[in-house]
Parts: sequence; C-alpha cells; structure tokens
Amino acid sequence: MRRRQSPAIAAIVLSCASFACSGPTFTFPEDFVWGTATAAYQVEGAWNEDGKGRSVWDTYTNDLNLAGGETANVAIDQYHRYREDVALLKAMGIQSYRFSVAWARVLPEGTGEVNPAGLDYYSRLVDELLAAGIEPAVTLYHWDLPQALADRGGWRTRESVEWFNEYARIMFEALGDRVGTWITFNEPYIDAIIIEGSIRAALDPNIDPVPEPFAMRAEVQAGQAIVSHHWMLAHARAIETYRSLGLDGNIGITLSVSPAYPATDSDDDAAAATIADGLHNRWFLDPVLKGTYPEDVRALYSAHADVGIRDGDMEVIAANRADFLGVNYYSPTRVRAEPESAHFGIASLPNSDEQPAFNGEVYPDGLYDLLMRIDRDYGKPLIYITENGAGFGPEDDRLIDGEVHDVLRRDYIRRHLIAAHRAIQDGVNLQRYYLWSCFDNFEWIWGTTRRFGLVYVDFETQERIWKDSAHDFQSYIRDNGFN
Ligand code: IFM
Repeated sequence: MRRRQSPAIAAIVLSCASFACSGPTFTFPEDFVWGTATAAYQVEGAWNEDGKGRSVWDTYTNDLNLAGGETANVAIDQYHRYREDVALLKAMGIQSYRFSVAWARVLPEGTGEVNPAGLDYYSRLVDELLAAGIEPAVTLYHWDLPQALADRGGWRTRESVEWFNEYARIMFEALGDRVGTWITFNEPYIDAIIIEGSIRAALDPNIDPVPEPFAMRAEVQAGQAIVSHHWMLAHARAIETYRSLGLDGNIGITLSVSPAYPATDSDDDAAAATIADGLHNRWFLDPVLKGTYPEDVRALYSAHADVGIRDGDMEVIAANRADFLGVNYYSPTRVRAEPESAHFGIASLPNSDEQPAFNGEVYPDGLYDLLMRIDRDYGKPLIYITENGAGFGPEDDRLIDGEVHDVLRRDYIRRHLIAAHRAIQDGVNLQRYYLWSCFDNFEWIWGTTRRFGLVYVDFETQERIWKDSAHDFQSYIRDNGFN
C-alpha cells in the first residue's frame, strides 16, 4: 500500500522539481529541436530583383490591391539582410530555421530556364545557416505560385503536378547535399481551398461572392478540391523524386490542423463536427498518412464538382508516405449544425475570447488533443510542429522606449509548449517545435498590420528589436525547457 506523503515532504519534492534544484519542470527530450519559421513572400522583399519572376502574390498586392494597398515588395528585406538575420537567430539559440523558396526566384517562368542568381541566394542562405550551426528546413511551396504558371491554368490543371516536380528536383539537386529537412507544401487547406477559393470567387463574375472564407458555399469549396488533389499528387511525386536521388534527409508536408469540437453534446452538433474535421483535417491527413481520401468528404465534394482523381493517382499517393508530418496549430473550431447553411449545413462559433488573437480562440489543450489524435489514428507518425504562434493586436506589440512587453504572446507560447510537452510525456513522437515567427512580417491580405514575431520589425527602418517573448524563447532553448 502507498503511504501518503506529509505536506512538508510534498513541498520539498515540489521545490526539487523546480529548475533551481533539478532542472526545468518542463524538460524536453535531449534531441528536441527548437526552431522558428518564415515564408519567402512574407520576409524576402526584392520582389523583382536579380531576375526573379512574378508570383501570384506580387499580382494580388501590386495589381489587385488585396492587402489594402500594401505590398511585400520590400517586406522585411531578408533577401538583402539574411546575414544579419541569421546572426540574430544564432544569438537567440535557434537550432533550425524553416524558410520557404520563392519558386519564381528560381524559375522566373515557373518551368524551363533556371535563374542562377535566384538559386544562388538560397545556396548562400543555407551556407550562412550551417556556418552559424543552424539546421535549414526548406519549404518548397508556401503559396507563391509563379504568375506565369497561374496564367497557364495554375493548380487547376493536372500539368501543375509535373511543374512542381521539375521545380522540386532542381531544389533537391541544388541544396540536397546540405539540407536534410524538406517540406513540400504549406497548409493545403488554408491556401488551396480557403484563400485561393475566396480569391477565385471574388474575381470570377460567374461565381457568387463568398460570404466568409470559413463559411464558403459548398459548391465553391468543392470546386477547389481538384486543386488540393493536385497538391497531394505533387507532394507524392516530389517525395518519389527526392528518394530516387538517393538523398538521405527527411521529407514531409505541413498541414494546418484544427481540432473540431461540437458546440453542444447534441448528435447533430457531433455530426457537424465530424464534417468540419473531415473538410479541414482528414481530407489531408488521410492521403498523406494512409494513402486514401475519407469517403464522407469525397462524397460531399463529388456531389458538386470533379475532384480530379484519376486512375493510378491513389497508388502514387499511397506509395510515397511522408517521413514526418508537419503540424501547424493556432486554434480549434467549435462547430454546430445549421441545416440552412450553404456551407455543408454546418457553422462555426465566433471566437468569444476576451482578448482575441488574430488566428482564433486560444486553446492550448487543442494542441494536446490533436497530437494525441494523430498519434492514435495514424500509426504514431513522426511529428514536427512546423508553426504555432500568436498575434494579438497593437496593444501587445507596442514599442515603448525600445522594448516590447508582449505579455499575451509570452503566455500563449508557454502554454502551448506545456501542451506539447504533455503530449510527448504521453508518448507522441513529437521531435520539433517551430515558432511562427521569429520576425514580424507581411501577413498576406492583412499586410503589416498583423504581427507574429518574437522580434519587432520597424517596417520603415528595418530595425529589429527583441520583444520579451524573444528573451523567453532564448532561455527555453538554452535550458531545453522551463519552469
Ligand atoms: O503567416 C501565416 C503563415 O503564412 C501560414 N500559417 C499561419 C501564419 C499566421 O497567420
């Protein structure tokens, strides 16, 4: 029989568990990797320099005014300041830097002739990182399709699979000797379905405008499923190419995963949550980790549009399982049944947080739940958190006398790391955490009005200033955990 501990002994045990006595309370595994993430369009700038071609985002911001008049033509100018930025990452102790390649910088027309200056930039960035002891993790596609390819039909055409494969091969051959972590795509649900679906609906006079991106009418959303299928196929083909080159790194994909919770305990809300989970999560998790599509979502989409799945596609997808799954987590979805909703008869609840974050409800348990669920339902895959982070609004990012006391971000990061730690303790094979983002940057249609950085960027002067959260993160890495 276990003896009950006296309160005095319990107090000693508790204080010995603290950092002063035996190391941090939340200690991560020895080989855990701490990183930060960015994407080319959001940080590089130099939008038309050294032979770079246009991307669709150059068009969206410069010609279509989708970011309220702002552009990322300069962004945080990382193209010119990468040495300074790598030095900053090193000072923070960052162990891996996840960045993306701008396809149109390497292949201005998307296919065909390579731009040597563009390739050289990524080669220099990789060398600079390695010299600083930082492992590069390269995302091949973070939403910036070359405009030339968009003009040829973009991701809607099946040819896009081979365009991507050609580009991927060029990158593997150029950097594969020095880069050991590759991510094919970033967040297919958010970009291929939601963003591109909303933009398509907004620009096409034959399509009724979308009321709200996450409440997109079923027929518009289903019309994007073919794009997402081409991404899945291109992902699998790129893995096949990577392996055929005999390179020995790891290759995976990054999915945005949002656990869907029913708003009430009614059966109808439970069914609605299953649909939301299918649309956002299973539609991607299943092909990537099981080599199949979930039948329920396939039926929902096929009722409205051709999803584009052809003979042999599923074999290619199934034969090329990713080495790891990248998970981006920001918030959960609370779902209720709403029979009259044109969005598959479901609706999500508005965020009721007192201090709302840009990317939805703050709910660290959602991260724990989704990690446990992926571990359980998909055969314990190797998982990297490839994005997690917070933007709360100007109050949290106010620069006062050269300091930024971003209390809400600090709290957000800490609580999500505790959730990740708990999942590791419970057996999840989680080996990396990339914070989004090291630097404030250009947040797509919201431009510079949404800040997610550990480091404040003055967009006029390009000065970088560490926020309080940056000092926290530095200490977490140094101690491989925290109290
Ligand atoms: O900035 C984005 C990133 O490009 C994709 N994931 C979410 C981030 C914050 O909204």
